[in-house]
Amino acid sequence: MVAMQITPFEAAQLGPLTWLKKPTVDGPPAQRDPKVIERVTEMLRAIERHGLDAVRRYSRELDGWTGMLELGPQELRRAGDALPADVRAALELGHERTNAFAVAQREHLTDFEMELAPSVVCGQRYVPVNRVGAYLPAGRFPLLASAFMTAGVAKAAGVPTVLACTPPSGEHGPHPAVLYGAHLSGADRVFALGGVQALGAMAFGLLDEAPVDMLVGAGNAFVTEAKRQLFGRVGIDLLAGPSEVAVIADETADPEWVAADLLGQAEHGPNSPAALVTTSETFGRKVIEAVERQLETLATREIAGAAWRDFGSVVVARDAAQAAAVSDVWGPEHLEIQTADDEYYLERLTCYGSLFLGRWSTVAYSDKGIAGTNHVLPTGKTAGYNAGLSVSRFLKPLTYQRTAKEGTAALAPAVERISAFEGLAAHEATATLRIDAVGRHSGAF
Ligand code: HSO
Ligand code: ZN
Repeated sequence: MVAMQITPFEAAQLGPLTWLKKPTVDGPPAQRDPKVIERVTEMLRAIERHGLDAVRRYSRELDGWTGMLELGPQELRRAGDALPADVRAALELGHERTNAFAVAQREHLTDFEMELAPSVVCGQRYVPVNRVGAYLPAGRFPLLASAFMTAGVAKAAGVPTVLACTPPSGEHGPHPAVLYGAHLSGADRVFALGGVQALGAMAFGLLDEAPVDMLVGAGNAFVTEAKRQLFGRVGIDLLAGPSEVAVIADETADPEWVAADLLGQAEHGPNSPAALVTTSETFGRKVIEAVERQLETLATREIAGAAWRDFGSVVVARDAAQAAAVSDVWGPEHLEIQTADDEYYLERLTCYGSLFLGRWSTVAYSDKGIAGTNHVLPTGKTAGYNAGLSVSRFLKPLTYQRTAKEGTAALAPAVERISAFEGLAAHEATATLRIDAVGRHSGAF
């Protein structure tokens, strides 16, 4: 894993940069661990062959859970009752905002029809996938908004059946706040099931009447590998890596705030990259000092400090154009802009997971669902081809065409010619049949 993942070729194109802090860990992107690959393959094979017996066995061995696999609506509601009232209210607000944004995204995807040639109509309609499986992680820290971002957005897209799985923690079962989040999200069925066994059970159709069409949601290395191995058989959202943040800031920003926002994602894990790209060397030095000072008293300093030491970068760009170019070659998962001209970056940048414009926007607002945008975002330099999760990922733009007899002239002769040229006689015949039915010498052609 390279912190900012800039290849030598890209560095040469960017031109000279001044690095005030370089990551200590450098080199090619981390390889997938062969032991993880092998274990996941073996587990998925056992689950496919032995069904729920294998699922239950793994759940007992790995999570210490022997209770019921499915949680009923009453248990989900009770999980909510066990939460402090203010946490509950905050979760409800997160669901409300995430849902409002997803519903608006759905409304902005419009079906259409057009008459491409006389009596030849082509159309497109967005149709939701039928069945989605959402994985709600509960690792080092339970991320309470995950259910809104995955199961909730699938429901906003109109997915008829959404299953949610979240790992039990020993005999206590799943985290009550995660369960309440699942309940709020509108998931149709919720299961106390984690890891590879959860993904395998959903993909092989062991938890409901049929396999899911798509698996979404982040998890640990085993979960990510299981999604990778199941991809093709089912669709997936993306393969999540360590959480990332970059800030583009100039001397108009507050170094203390920028430092806090960098640490705000660095605490996710010891390999979470955090980078400042600045047009001011003095500002860059102030941020480094502020990060070090803030780390001294931060409760999560062990993790955030390791992440900053190994994967933290501060780079000085010669101007705004170079700063934007540096950021774009990486395409960070979260990108904050705190400059004199934030809109410049909005127009210019093409690669990032989610953008936070202005010093009053910060990543955690979105992370918790309170800002409404999705927090399932591309990492590891995949923003070049991928965007974060949204309703559109659950909707298939299905096309159709409707042709009247009068449309034959606009279609059939060209198809007849191309098919004959290709040597595909049966294709040719489908066009010929229709030309002859209209009358080849009718004057229509
Ligand atoms: N930053 C994480 C999501 C999250 N963080 C939720 C805290 N809560 C990945 O985007
Ligand atoms: Zn976060």
